Amino acid sequence: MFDRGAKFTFIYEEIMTTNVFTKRLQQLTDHHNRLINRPNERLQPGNGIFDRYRYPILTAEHTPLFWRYDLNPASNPFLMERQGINAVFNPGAIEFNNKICLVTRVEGADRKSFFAVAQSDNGIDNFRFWDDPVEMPETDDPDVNVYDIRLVRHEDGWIYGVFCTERKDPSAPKGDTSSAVAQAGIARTHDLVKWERLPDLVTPSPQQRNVVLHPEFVDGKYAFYTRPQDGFIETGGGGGIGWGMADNIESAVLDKEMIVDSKAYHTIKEAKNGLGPAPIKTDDGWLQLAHGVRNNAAGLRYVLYMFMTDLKEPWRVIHAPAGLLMGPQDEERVGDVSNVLFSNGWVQRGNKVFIYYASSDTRCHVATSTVDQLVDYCKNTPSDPMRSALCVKQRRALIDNNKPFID
Ligand code: M1P
Repeated sequence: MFDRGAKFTFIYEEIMTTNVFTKRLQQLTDHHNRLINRPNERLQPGNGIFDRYRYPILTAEHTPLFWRYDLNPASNPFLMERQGINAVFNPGAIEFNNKICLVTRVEGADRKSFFAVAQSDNGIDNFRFWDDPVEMPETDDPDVNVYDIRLVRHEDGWIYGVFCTERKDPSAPKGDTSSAVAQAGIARTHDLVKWERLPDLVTPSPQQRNVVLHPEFVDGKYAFYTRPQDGFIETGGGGGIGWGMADNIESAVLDKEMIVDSKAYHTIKEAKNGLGPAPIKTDDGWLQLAHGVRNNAAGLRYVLYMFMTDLKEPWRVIHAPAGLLMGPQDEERVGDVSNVLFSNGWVQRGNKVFIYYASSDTRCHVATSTVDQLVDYCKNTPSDPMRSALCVKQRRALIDNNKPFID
């Protein structure tokens, strides 16, 4: 027998569900549009070295709704976020077709990262993701996770992306579901869309992360900044930012690695360090941005620091200002991996420098400076005297020199 009540309930539920879907879609769209159109604000007065900005430039919420939601009301009547995004961080950066393009590390709810391009005209706000994420080709040994790409426009004419490829450690004992091997993946492109994957970099070290291709040939060879480590997290013996050269890029092998900038006791790089983006060339040398890590009761703390290397011998440090350039502040301190600032991208536009950094493995930010300011900072900031007594003498000298100006 026909049940009028059941039919009514069915129709009523269908209308309500359609309403839920339509209403939620409107709310989500409005919220997303407000977020991606929000102007950023430079924070004043800054420290004279760089300026920070009020808002993160990219977060998980900036990713397009159609990457996360099934937008078909028939298959997703509650408009659920079926494939969530957990974080957008550690972007590589490049100027491309007059836009600033960030190749971001997008981490899904499943913890796997992939690369996706977001672009902006001015480099400080209105970043928009391109419709499709990057489909990075694999080698014969599939990557489990890829992240932290460094982009470099090399003088050979290609744009290279050097990134970390992580795989489970094949020698891990049974039951060890954490041990991993990190190596440097290499890919190249002309348009940031179609990538040619090359064999992974071969080095003497069992683990590599934070590998960066130098933009110029050195003695006719491809030159790499590396970060040799014995373990996935622990540096083991030695440690620091390394340097090695390869005869070719199609099967790049570094026979030797030497340490350019070592980790050091009681500094911001006591536990480890790693290079950030490819260096910026200036008349006074190569500007280098890196991260330093130290351990403490709250866990690892990652900060950014700078140094300069010689123009002709990019492996030779010529200026090393003491301590950190930038550490986590306010909201930046908290996230999936708290107390972390990490940078693997910056862009030079004339004299202006856009420093892209991520906080606490969660979101992306920008800071702006100029080549002149960063060179001045590197050349004229005193280096670390390495002992309290000498540090106080260094500060006394500043205070004494300031006396004529303070009365
Ligand atoms: O979690 C902080 C960072 O840890 C690693 O950096 P490093 O190789 O120097 O230890 C990377 O996984 C990086 O992505 C992450 O931001």
